[in-house]
Amino acid sequence: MGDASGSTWDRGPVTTSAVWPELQAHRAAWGSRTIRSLFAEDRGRAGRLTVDAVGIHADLSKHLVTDETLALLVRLAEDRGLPERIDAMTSGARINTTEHRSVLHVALRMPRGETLIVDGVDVVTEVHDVLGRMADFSERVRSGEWKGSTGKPITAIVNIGIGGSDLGPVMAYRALRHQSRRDITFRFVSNVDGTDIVEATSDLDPSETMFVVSSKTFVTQETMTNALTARSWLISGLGPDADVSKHFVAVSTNAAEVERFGIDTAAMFGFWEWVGGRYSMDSAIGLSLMLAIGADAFRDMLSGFHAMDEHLIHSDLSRNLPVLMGLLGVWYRDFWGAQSHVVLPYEQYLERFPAYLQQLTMESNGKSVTLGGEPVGVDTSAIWWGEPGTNGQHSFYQLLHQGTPLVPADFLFFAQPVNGVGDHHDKLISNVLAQAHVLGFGRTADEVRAAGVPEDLVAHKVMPGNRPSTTLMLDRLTPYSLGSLVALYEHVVLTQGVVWGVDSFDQWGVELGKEMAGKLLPALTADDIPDLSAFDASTATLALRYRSVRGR
Ligand code: G6Q
Repeated sequence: MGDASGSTWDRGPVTTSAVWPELQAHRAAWGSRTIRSLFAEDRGRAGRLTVDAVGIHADLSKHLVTDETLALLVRLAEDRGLPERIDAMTSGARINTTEHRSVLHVALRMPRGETLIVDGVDVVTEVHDVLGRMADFSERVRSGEWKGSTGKPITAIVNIGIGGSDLGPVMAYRALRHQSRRDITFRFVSNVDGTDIVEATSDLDPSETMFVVSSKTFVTQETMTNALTARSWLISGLGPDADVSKHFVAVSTNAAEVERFGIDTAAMFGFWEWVGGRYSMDSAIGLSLMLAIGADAFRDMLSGFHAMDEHLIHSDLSRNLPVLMGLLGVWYRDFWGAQSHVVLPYEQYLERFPAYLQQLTMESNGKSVTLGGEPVGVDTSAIWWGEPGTNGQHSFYQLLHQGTPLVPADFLFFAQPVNGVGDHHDKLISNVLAQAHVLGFGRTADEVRAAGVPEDLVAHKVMPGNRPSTTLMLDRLTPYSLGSLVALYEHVVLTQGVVWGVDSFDQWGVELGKEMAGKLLPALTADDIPDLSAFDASTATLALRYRSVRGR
């Protein structure tokens, strides 16, 4: 099952694929075609270049592609072994080769009754055992049966975690806030900057507060520091004899460290090595979300994830939404020089979705070597960013419309409003459709002149257009649709990682900074003048200056 060396999956740099030069030739022959001309030449385009998957209607027509482009891109995915890798991932092979791990987030949402045996164990049964425990616990807290150390029910829940143990839960909590318990306060603390925990707890009553310490490893500096501060805050509020175990639960894979911290493993919700941090919001890492929305809604979200997994597994690549979106990203990144990709949800509840996607995409595919350790030879992950519309329209959209970089965009909206107040929603949707239209079709100098604009302003008012976008239209923001959206992007990332030939499931690039911070900390705090000779002169000087400002 799998191969630690990576050789089973390693197909070398993507430039060695026979399809790559064909794509290069296709791009070189692109000529003066524009989104406008593509539509003018092909009346069926708007109807044809759409895909419906799991309640997501995706309009892919406003892209700089022809049917031939898409066919070539699909051939590239085949040539890079995407179908085999999907198969390998979903059957538990160790496709995270640099960490020698299976990559089984898909198992987290498989329905009860299905079976997936990994190393002799049915992981689906294990997943549902944990989900059952999470549901029981959530119900006890939500019903008020669970009492704090002074006998009061819990009215505030603080998730402590960072990276994959924070971004998913906080994104999903905000996305589904309209379905959450409004009489319970939810907070998310991640930063080691003391401001985060101080502000999160400043107005809370310790006797009614529960901390969910979420950490796969349970050794992460930020999370452990915040958890210790949370414990001190509880003790200082409740007195030294308080039973803090009534106010702490742990979500982790590391029972030994949970115990060492002082949390009873009976109050621990486990998950598994084969769940990567940024792929973990649907594991026990989602406990704070389940506390907010309840177990049934959480299960609905898992169904949405699972439906998209099924779409990935069973759809032909040419009609496979995550595969097509992933390939479009490769097309722009490597053949049009696009350096970034913007995600524009026209849904205020998705305010943290771009931040969530930043980790998912850039930590996964921000890599420079192939599985076999060779230089990748092409540009890999774009820089992902975004903001909910319409706010961005009054800020950075100027660059999207008239700036020099090409920034492919994903527009995303729900036809049914969650808060159907007045005519807000129709206005919102008129804006999203207008923006995608203007990006794609622009306004020519002749059209500007025809609108009566004086000649000296014509150049300034020309809208170049020809800027590609995907529009994703969903019916309604629900736990199910949120799950399907997250899984969609997880599989976009998989597609791109397989094409580029990188390990999308490791993150070695974040380690050295942690190691250096570990070396610098004692130097910043030591009583004696520290030996900073291991550091460069700039870092050493800054460290000494900091010590001096702090009177050390
Ligand atoms: C995600 C990364 C990273 C991780 C955090 C928190 O894929 O591995 O963001 O989630 O560093 O790690 P712990 O959950 O172990 O505290």
